[in-house]
Amino acid sequence: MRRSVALASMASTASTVAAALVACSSGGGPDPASSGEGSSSAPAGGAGSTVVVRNFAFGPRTLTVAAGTKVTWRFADEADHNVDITQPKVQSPNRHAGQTFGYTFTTPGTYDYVCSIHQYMTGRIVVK
Ligand SMILES: [Cu+2]
Repeated sequence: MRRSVALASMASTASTVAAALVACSSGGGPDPASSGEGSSSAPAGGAGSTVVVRNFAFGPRTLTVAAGTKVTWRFADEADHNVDITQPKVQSPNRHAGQTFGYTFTTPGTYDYVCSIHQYMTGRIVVK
């Protein structure tokens, strides 16, 4: 009796560890050398100019950048998504995992956008 309980708890611990490892390795993933698109010389703003599209959400939901920054959306979901900016009207093609879309914001303001396929996916770019 006792022994089987111990075995069961060991087994569940092992599977928890395995699940954690899987979750971890599917998380980041190596950057595919950014395929020469943009990111050549990152001016002011630099690091924080990427929005990751994953699990039917934009992250970060609100991104603040300096005027003139190219924002890159990096698609990392199994489903296709896009970026549909309300004003000015800018819509990316539908993108799937591994693809990106870039747009340079030159004028300060607040830019709301959605994924037009899943309109509950909302995001905002604040340009200073
Ligand atoms: Cu979507």
